[in-house]
Order: sequence, then structure tokens, then C-alpha cells
Amino acid sequence: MNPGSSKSEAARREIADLAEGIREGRRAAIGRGLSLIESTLAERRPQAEALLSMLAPHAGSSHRIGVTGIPGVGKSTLIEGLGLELIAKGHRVAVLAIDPSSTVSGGSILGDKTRMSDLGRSEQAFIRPSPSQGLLGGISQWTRDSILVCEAAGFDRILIETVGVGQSESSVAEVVDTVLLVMIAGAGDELQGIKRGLLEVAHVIAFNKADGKGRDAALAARQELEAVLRFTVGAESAWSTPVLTCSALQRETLSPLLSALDEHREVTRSSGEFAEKRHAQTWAHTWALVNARVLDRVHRDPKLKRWCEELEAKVRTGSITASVAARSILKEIGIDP
Ligand SMILES: Nc1nc2c(ncn2[C@@H]2O[C@H](COP(=O)(O)OP(=O)(O)O)[C@@H](O)[C@H]2O)c(=O)[nH]1
Ligand SMILES: [Mg+2]
Repeated sequence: MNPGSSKSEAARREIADLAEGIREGRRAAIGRGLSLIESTLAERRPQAEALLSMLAPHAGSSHRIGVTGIPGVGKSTLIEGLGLELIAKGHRVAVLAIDPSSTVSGGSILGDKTRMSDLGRSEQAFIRPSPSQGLLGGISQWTRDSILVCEAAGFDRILIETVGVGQSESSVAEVVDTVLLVMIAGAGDELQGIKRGLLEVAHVIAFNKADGKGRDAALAARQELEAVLRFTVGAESAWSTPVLTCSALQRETLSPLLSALDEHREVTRSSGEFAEKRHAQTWAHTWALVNARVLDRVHRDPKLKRWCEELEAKVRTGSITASVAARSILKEIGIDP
């Protein structure tokens, strides 16, 4: 046997062992699997892909829930409360926290970790913050891959915290089944994303901090938003978005919220939207990969790169149009437009 093939056989076995450890729910294996995915080394990506392929047949059965809202509304605190409630009901909970420093500034994952300390201590929970930098495929790839690993490890509820600034909340909608938008009374509609179409991607909305002095304001804000939603949300879904109030600090207020999240899953499963959306997400991702690889190919090839720079100069001066430039590039990579 040649030494190269025995080496690759050993590598294959190592990945297979890792996959088995993950499927058995061993925490060290899950951690190693996630680290492999997070590796910034391009040469480790084939190993990560191999692992994901082995795990894929065992993934898919969780309820994937995105939790979004502006910093400070209580997402992390709420996730801890929801997570503990879910565990009490017999679920296993994985939390993926998208580290704000990897996308935008502000916030601290360290704060989040301490905020989820009770959940973090549970054997039935696994908390993973996104690496703060250097992800090869970007944050949405990380989220997708990590969901797959967690599902294969037997976590049946996956909560994904995103910081509600910029693109992250709409991109989380592309990887989850249910989007929970957390709001607080008096923070201003615009600030919380009403004008940015966030309401359209939310399946459940909760006004948090409905406790103490904040309770009345939260109840009023909820009523107001309910009235607005009646007129703005489209009717093509079997689901209409409920607006609730809760307090992340009062666990008993979280039951209606959990029920609403569950109900969204059940209703969309019955209507077929659930399966259809997952399919659409996967297929959209497939094309995103095609796009990324084509661009990667163009950017890596020095000759093509130079060719593109020349085209760019021509586009800049207006001597050729964008569509002519696009045609030339496609022709150059062998696609005759
Ligand atoms: N009164 C009150 N404070 C809360 C509630 N939820 C979170 N907080 C506090 O709000 C602050 C921000 O919470 P955090 O979970 O970090 O918000 P995130 O930035 O959305 O993740 C912390 O000081 C929490 O203790 C709540 O329901 N009621
Ligand atoms: Mg947080």
C-alpha cells in the first residue's frame, strides 16, 4: 500500500470517529467538530465538509429558532430562560450566539456567557459563540454548519441569538424555521426595525421587560403593535404573527412565548410551509455556494484577475457597459453567455 493512501485512510477514520462521538452527544467531540468547522485553514475545509456529510443524514430534526432584536432588549437573558424551560420539558438545547464583534461593533459575548451561566451549566445545553473573526465562509455558513453538528448531536431545540443591527437579523431568517423578534416598549419603532421590514420576517414578537415599572408600558406597546400588524402583514401564510409580553427574569411568563414558538412550528408543518421553507433555504444556499465558488475561481486565477482589472478600468471610463463586462468575464471562465 502506498503511504499516501494509508495516511488518507487514517484521516478518514479520524473524521468518522469524530462524527460518531458527535452523534453520541459527547461534548468534547461536539466542541472539536465545531472547531474544525471554524478553522480558518483552507486545507482543513475538506475535512470539515467530510464531517458535515457524515452528519447530514442525522440532522434536520430540530426546531431552529432565531432570536433577534436590538442590543439590550434582553435576548441573552431570554434565551437562558427559554432554554431552561425547554430543558425542564425534556428538550436538549443548543445556543448559537452570533458574536457582535464579528459583524458590527458593540456588545460583548463575555457578558452573554455570564448571562447564560445557569443554562451553560446544564448537561442538556450547549452554548457556542461564533468566532470573532476569520471565518472562511462567513457567518451564515458558520450558523448553518453549526446547526447541523448540534442536530446530529441530538439537540432538538436550537436557539440562535443575533444582534439586531444591520444585516444579521435578515440573514438569520435564512437559516431558521421561526424568528422571534424581541422588543422593549419605548425604544422607538424605527430603531427596532419596524421600518426595515423586520416585522415581516418575525413569526413571534415579544415585548420583554414587562415587569415592575415597565409592565404597563409593555402591555400598551403590545396593543399598539398588534393594531399596526393587522394592517401590514401579508396574508399568504397560514400563520399570523402574535405579539406577546414577557419578562426574561420571570420564568412563569415564558410559557405563552414557548407555546407560540411551538405553535408556529406546528401550524407551518401542517400547511407545508415548514418543509417548503427548509427546502428553499437549502436550495438558495446551494446557489450562494455556486456564486461564491465562481467568484473565488475568478479572484484566485491571476490571469483572470488581471483581465477583470482591465475590464474594471473600461467600465470606469464608460467605454464598455456592465453587461458587456459581465459577458466577457463569463466567456473567459468558459460560460458562453
Ligand atoms: N427588568 C428586566 N431586565 C431585563 C429583562 N431581560 C433582560 N434584562 C436586563 O437587560 C440587560 C440586557 O440584557 P441582555 O440579555 O444582555 O440583552 P441582549 O443584548 O438583547 O442580549 C441586562 O442587564 C439584563 O439583566 C427583563 O425581562 N426585565
Ligand atoms: Mg446578548
